[in-house]
Amino acid sequence: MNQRGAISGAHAAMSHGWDWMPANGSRHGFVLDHLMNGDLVLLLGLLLLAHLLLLWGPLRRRKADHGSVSAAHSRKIFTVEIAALCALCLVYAWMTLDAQRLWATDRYTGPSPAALQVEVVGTQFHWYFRYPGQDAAFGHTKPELADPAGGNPLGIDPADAAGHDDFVSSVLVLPAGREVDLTLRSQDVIHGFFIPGMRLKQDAVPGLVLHLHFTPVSAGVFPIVCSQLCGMGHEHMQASLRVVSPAEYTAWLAGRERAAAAASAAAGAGQ
Ligand SMILES: [Cu+2]
Repeated sequence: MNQRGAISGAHAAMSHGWDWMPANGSRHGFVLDHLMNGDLVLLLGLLLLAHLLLLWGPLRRRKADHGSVSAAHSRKIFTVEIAALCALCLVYAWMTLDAQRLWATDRYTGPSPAALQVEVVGTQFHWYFRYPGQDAAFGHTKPELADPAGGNPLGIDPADAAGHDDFVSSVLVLPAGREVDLTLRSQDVIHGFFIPGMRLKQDAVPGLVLHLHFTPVSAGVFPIVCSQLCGMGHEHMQASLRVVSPAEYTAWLAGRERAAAAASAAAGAGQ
C-alpha cells in the first residue's frame, strides 16, 4: 500500500462523525484531513498540559518560599519547566515541518502530462470554465473582446483557429479518478477560487496565470465559492464542481464539443 493509500485508510478510521469539514472528494484531501485532525488532537493535549504546568510551577514555588522546598529543589523545578517549554517548541517545529513537507509534496510537484486541462476565469461576479476542445489547445483571448451578453465572456479571439472549438461552461465538470490541471486567471480584481470539498484554495490574480492541480476521486456536486471579498456582488460568486464517472464525462464533453462546432460553423457562415 502506498503512502496515500495508507493515510486514506487512517482517515477512514479517524472519521468520528463530529468532523465539521464537508466530506472530502479529492485524493490529496485525505492527507490534509489526517494532518489537521492529528494536529488538533495534539494541540488539545498540549493545551491541557501547559495549563497543568502553569498551575504546578507557581504552587511548588510558593511552597519553596515558605521553606518547605529547598532552594536546590526549586531550581530543579525551574529547570523542569524550561525543559517542558523547550519540548513544546520542538513539537510545534515538527508540526510546522510536517505541514511544509505535505505542502511541498502536493504543490511543488507539477501535474502529469496526461492531466486534463481546464481554464478557470474569475470575474465580478462569476466563475467561467473553459475547455480547449478536440485540439487540446486554448485559443487566444483579448480583454476588449469580452462580451458576456454576446456569448463570449472571456473574449476568445475568433481570428485564432485554436479557439474555434473552445467552449465555456458555468459548471466545472470533471471525471472521477483523473488528474486535472487548472489554469487560473482573473479578468478584474483578486478572486479566491475555493472548493471546500476538494480541500483546494488558490487566489486568481489579475495579470498572473496560476496553476492548480488535483485529482477528484468521489462523484458528486461540490460548491465552488470566492474566498476573497471582491466587490458588492461577492456573495453571489458561486459555482459548482460536478464530478462524474469517466463515461458520463466523455458523453458530456462530446455533446459540448458538438455544440461548440455547430456554433463556430454558424458564426463562420454568417460572416
Ligand atoms: Cu470574487
